[in-house]
Amino acid sequence: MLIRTQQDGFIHPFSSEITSPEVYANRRQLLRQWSAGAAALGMGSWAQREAFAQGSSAAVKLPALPATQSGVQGAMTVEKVTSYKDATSYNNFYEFGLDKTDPARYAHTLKTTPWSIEVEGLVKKPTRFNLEDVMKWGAMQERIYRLRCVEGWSMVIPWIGYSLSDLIKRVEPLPSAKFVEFVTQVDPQTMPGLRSGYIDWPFTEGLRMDEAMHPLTLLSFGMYGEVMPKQNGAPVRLVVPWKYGFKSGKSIVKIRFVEKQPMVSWAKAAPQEYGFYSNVNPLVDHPRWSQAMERRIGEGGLFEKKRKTLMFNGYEAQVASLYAGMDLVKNF
Ligand SMILES: Nc1nc2c(c(=O)[nH]1)N[C@H]1C(S)=C(S)[C@@H](COP(=O)(O)O)O[C@H]1N2
Ligand SMILES: [Mo]
Repeated sequence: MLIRTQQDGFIHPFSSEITSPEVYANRRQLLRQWSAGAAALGMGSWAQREAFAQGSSAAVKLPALPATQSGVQGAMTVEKVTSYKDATSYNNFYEFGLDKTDPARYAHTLKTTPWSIEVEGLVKKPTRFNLEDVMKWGAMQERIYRLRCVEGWSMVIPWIGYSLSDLIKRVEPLPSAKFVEFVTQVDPQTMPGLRSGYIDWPFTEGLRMDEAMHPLTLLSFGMYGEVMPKQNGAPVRLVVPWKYGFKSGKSIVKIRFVEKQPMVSWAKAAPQEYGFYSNVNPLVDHPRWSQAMERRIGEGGLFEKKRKTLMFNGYEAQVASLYAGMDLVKNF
């Protein structure tokens, strides 16, 4: 169950902010109890969503997406979860416009059925799959990740998804595959933002193979117990929690295994401002602003306080070894 706070929300009872140090030390046990408790109560997705939604009535009911709590290290932050309402009304999805409110307003036109993701390039077993296939492969996992936008705001979202590394193992990359490129949907019929010239559409992103294989990298099909809302990248998007938000491409149609570092949309659009890696790094300023602090969405108004941005968005213990020996100022 969730606990209501005075100000504006619900927090998980295992949050470090409300539990005593002894209980905090037993967080793992508490976590298990919590998930068992939620199951025992038969908490349906609607009840769960309502709790997260904090009374957002305008929201459309989406199908539930069952998931088990992830055991991956670092996958369950204990920070307060952003409200469903904030997470679905303050978005970046330039295909639907440049305003934060545009995706919630216009993405309902996105056609997500039928949808399949093509896996191609340097793999032994090229394939095409959809959500139903993934559900046959194994249980979806819930993971509570921070996501920080390069613009200086962040959220904490309970994502549901499948480990990208598990998909990669299924398709058996060739030794020559060194990078993975993600290509997202382009549909001029439904995406009014395509008319803007900032991006050379489709929006593409990329990861080095070891980044793509990292256990934290999530191919995400849902959030808050349900399938992905369109404004958040339905039906499938990436979530790479230690990188700036734009690396987490929405509405993916192609996953391509390649030998050379692929061009990625933002580095192509503004090479002096965005690089291939785009790891969250408070020590490397954006040429036009500092990256030292961030604003947590939902903590606005009177109580607004900025937080210090953490190295690798707080996932340093899990991912720093991927970049050992690399100059992170040069490789930004
Ligand atoms: N296809 C596509 N994916 C995208 C974007 C986009 O404009 N188009 N914006 C990115 C940016 S800048 C961020 S911060 C995150 C935002 O995800 P959210 O709206 O679910 O919080 O999505 C990323 N994925
Ligand atoms: Mo972003």
